[in-house]
Amino acid sequence: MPDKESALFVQPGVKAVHDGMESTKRRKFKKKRKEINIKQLALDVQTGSKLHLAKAITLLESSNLDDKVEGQALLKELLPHTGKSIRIGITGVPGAGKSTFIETFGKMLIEKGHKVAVLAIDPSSSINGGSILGDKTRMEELSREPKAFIRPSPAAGTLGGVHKKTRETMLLCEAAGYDIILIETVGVGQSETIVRGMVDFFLLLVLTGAGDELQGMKKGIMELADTVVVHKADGDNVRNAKKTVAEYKQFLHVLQPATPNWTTKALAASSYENKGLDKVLETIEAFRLQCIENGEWDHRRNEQTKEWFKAMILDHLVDAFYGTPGKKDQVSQFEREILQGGITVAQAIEELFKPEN
Ligand SMILES: Nc1nc2c(ncn2[C@@H]2O[C@H](COP(=O)(O)OP(=O)(O)OP(=O)(O)O)[C@@H](O)[C@H]2O)c(=O)[nH]1
Ligand SMILES: [Mg+2]
Repeated sequence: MPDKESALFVQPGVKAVHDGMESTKRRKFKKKRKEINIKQLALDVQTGSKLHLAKAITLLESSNLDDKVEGQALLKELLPHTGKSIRIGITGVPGAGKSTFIETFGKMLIEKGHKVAVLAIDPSSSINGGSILGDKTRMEELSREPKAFIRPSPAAGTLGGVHKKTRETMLLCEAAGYDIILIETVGVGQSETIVRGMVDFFLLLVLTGAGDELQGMKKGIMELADTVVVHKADGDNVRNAKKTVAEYKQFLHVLQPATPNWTTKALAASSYENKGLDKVLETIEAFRLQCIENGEWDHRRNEQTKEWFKAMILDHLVDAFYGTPGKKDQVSQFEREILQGGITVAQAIEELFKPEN
């Protein structure tokens, strides 16, 4: 390094000097970024501190470029400590009782000595800024448990972005010692396919009256489930629920199972009366043991990681494409020409991807 008298010497702390000269008004917009000690944060997350876990999640959710780099460094640091949980996806139509189920089921798991993290994928949140877990009221008791961690859905972004954040949050929770991860998603649209792609076990909550339900429900969702729970099997509804379970069993029989060599189960349960939830847990345990034994557990996780990698490549390509200066205008221009019949779609694609474009 040149000595201080040399003309080549660069005064350190240039940024601080600049900051000092900035007007208060400007400083408001250009907040100085505090460096994070990634190794220390990784250790803190592993102690199980919820505060540090939340800080780590916020870092990974950030769209700031520096945060992104640090977030990925943190994830890399923690990666060897992930993967040891059971990842469970829970879906069902709005009002099926998913949040209530998670509250009761979560408390039961904690009583049995588990640490439970609850995450959400909420396709509506990116549109209206809300979140299915925004109304934490139904998980009030669970959220007070020291061994529970509840994280509402990332509030903004594309489905792909929300997906990425949920997956990374799940890994952070595992590093923090949560051995059961519950992911809630509304059974409409694409989000359940996304959740299926990141969990070991997928639970579908349905209501009584399978006849109507089955007609309205997409066969596709049924084929994602490892177990169907006929929920709210309480009070006057018990008999009906039993009948519905029988109907589902028949129906499931003819469907393609979601997991090879596992017959998709149908059970009845009530979160209000805490009935049947122990049976759900037994089923998950049996599923886990069977899948570990026959290799399906690791196979599925490896496949999921590969799919994830592929999805990220596509994401990256799309971002890079539209991120190229002028590309969006070019696309609009071609769009107009296609509609006017001046060019075919295939020609437009060829033009768009010409190296000089
Ligand atoms: N009878 C009965 N009602 C229940 C049970 N579980 C939930 N409910 C009721 O069903 C309604 C919906 O419950 P939620 O837990 O909010 O359902 P959800 O599936 O999370 O709903 P969204 O998040 O809006 O998709 C509420 O009025 C609950 O009180 C149950 O076990 N028995
Ligand atoms: Mg809910």
